[in-house]
Amino acid sequence: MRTTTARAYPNIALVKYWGKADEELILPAAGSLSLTLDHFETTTTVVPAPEAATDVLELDGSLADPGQTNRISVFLDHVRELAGREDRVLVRSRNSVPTGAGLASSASGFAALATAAAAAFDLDLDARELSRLARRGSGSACRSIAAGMAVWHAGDDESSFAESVDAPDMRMIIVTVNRARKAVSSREAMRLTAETSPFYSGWVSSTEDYLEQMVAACSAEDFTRIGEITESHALRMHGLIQSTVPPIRFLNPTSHAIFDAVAEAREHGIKAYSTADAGPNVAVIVRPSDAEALAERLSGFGDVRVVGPGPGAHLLTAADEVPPAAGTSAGEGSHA
Ligand code: 2P0
Repeated sequence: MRTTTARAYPNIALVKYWGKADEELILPAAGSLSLTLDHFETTTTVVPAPEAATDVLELDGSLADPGQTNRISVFLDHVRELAGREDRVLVRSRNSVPTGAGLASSASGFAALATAAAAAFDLDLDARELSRLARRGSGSACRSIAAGMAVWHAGDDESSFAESVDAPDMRMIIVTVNRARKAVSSREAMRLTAETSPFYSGWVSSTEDYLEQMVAACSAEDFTRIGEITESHALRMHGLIQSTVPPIRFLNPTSHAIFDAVAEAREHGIKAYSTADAGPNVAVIVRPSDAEALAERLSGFGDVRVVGPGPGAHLLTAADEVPPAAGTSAGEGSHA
């Protein structure tokens, strides 16, 4: 075993993942497609700790809470099983935006952890196997293994992984409306949707149709069609989520106002389309040449960032190791 460091970026889905076919293997009920970003990265160092009784997680310079630590430990148990080893590890993870701010995601977190842990445990995984591994931590993480536009295939444990697909160049404007941690987690809300929404089966079957059309639009470099599918699929997901018992609403009046402002920009010749995940923040896809003008137009709604397609998860060198948290014995040493 060795100490390793990896970096991964979040992704924003244009065809959404919302519902599982298998909770333990994290197999999606339908395929999805997303853009891996070039901002908001997570960097994770995995340090072997063969003497330790439990895994330890340091997140953004502090010891993580037991719930977070348990989640990565369950994931690491799977890595240990693949490697045929029992060693515990120390995981140090740092987000470029604060955890819980709505952009530091489980996708970049588990993609970075899967990449670093696979190397730390000397697993020789190809990109497909690494994507399958990241999926076991968080479904959307399998897409952050791949660069740029990536499709995540539904299927069984073997066939459900993500890979990059050709797509036209585009920018995404992230409008951060609210930085608060969401009241209901995606995982919980997804489960509630599958259990209680009368529209769930229609959502699953229509998502497969959307995905097929989206992959065709990407390969044809048809930006308008990509945008229409993106906005329509996002609104459909939020409609579905609002149909749960009890209902869940992630969008707020500012989110809706941004969708309206983007529709109005289209009237003025700026081709742009909105999407939103399990929270009120809105991501807008736009052609590169229109990005700055539209970002300016949307700046009154919240913090606005223009981002582009980013790289897949990758290993870094020892020089990029995440330093120990202050207050840990190793951390005190390095801060002396
Ligand atoms: C997506 N989301 O496709 C959708 C759209 C949120 C809204 O994937 O339970 O954190 O770990 O597999 O990956 C968020 O779900 O859920 C998500 P788990 P995950 O990006």
